[in-house]
Amino acid sequence: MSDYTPKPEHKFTFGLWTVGNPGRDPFGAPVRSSKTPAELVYLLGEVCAYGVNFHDNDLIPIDATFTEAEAIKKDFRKALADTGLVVPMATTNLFYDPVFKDGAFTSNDPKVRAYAIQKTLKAIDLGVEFGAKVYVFWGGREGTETDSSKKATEAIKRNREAINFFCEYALDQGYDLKFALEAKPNEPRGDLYNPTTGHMLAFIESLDHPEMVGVNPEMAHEHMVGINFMHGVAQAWEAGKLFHIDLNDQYPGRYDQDLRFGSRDIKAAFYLVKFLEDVGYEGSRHFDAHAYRTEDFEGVKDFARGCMRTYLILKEKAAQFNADKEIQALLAEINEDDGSMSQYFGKYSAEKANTLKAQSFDRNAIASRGLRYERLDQLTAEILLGVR
Ligand code: DIG
Ligand code: MN
Ligand code: MN
Repeated sequence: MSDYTPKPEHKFTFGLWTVGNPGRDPFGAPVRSSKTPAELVYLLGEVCAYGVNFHDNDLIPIDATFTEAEAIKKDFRKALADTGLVVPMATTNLFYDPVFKDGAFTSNDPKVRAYAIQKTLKAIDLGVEFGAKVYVFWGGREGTETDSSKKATEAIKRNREAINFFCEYALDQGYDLKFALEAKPNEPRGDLYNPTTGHMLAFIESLDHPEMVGVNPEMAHEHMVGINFMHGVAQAWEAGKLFHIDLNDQYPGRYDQDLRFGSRDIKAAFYLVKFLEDVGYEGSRHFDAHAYRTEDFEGVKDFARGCMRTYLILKEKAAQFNADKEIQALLAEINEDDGSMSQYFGKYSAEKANTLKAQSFDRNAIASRGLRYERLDQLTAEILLGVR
């Protein structure tokens, strides 16, 4: 049995809004009291987290006076110093206040759009003040219930103009900051723009400073629409755009449940952990999730410990998979290559095309080959079930 104690090098982080979630839902009042940002930092220190993230208003209430804000920041800073926790990521709450009821950057009201940019500029300053190096944008209200209300292309342009503005601001301020865009298909709006990580990757290429902008894929958000989360993460990684990641769990096709990591689809969680560890991802493992509404704060600590412990157990299972002789022999067999086709791959040439066109293939013989994936997947399952 290995040691599954979280350590700073694991880079496990939680948002103030995750362990501070009071358990309110659309059908029920809060079940847990609210804790101050400093109290939440001490809680995260107790469960051995590495870092804490925040929306501007998780830390400083939207109507706080300057004096109140300074007092909160002082207590928060002391808690960080006492626990050794860091702040790797910050973001803006552009979804809770009624002013954002029709979106922030994509709102039809220019006053709302201007206020959202102002709020974000100040929130970026706040995040940098506490050392954040990644700034996340989740467009929780950037969407519609009726598409009669705005042109989709206009919404895209407004989003682009806002992100371009923030990139220029960060450059102007000399901030060591990169931006990570977080997709979600719907909720709280009927439909959200840029609904998946794939949409975000395409959007990034249309920006003035695409090199400053990546993605923050969230497991629940991609599972809501029934797509393979690890594939989207792999596409982001391969494009050099995996700047951050939100880990949790989710029943497909349901509202955003933000469940404890690995609590619903352990196989998907395994492949995700295996991917991050195999490629050497060095960013935060951020758990954007919250405890069941049934829990008190002891249960919240169980939730946080469970997220991190499951990650570490699956990290060990991934190493076991990579060291398993039968699995590796199967993979070698599946991927065997006599080199006879190598002449046809890589960059195009007319000679390559002509030679390939003349190449004969015994299609039936090729098709008759069994690929042993059943055995491979059974071995994977047996590692996860702990019998190998
Ligand atoms: C929800 O999945 C969103 C917001 O909580 C926040 O803006 C972002 C940061 O991880 N995730
Ligand atoms: Mn979510
Ligand atoms: Mn998230």
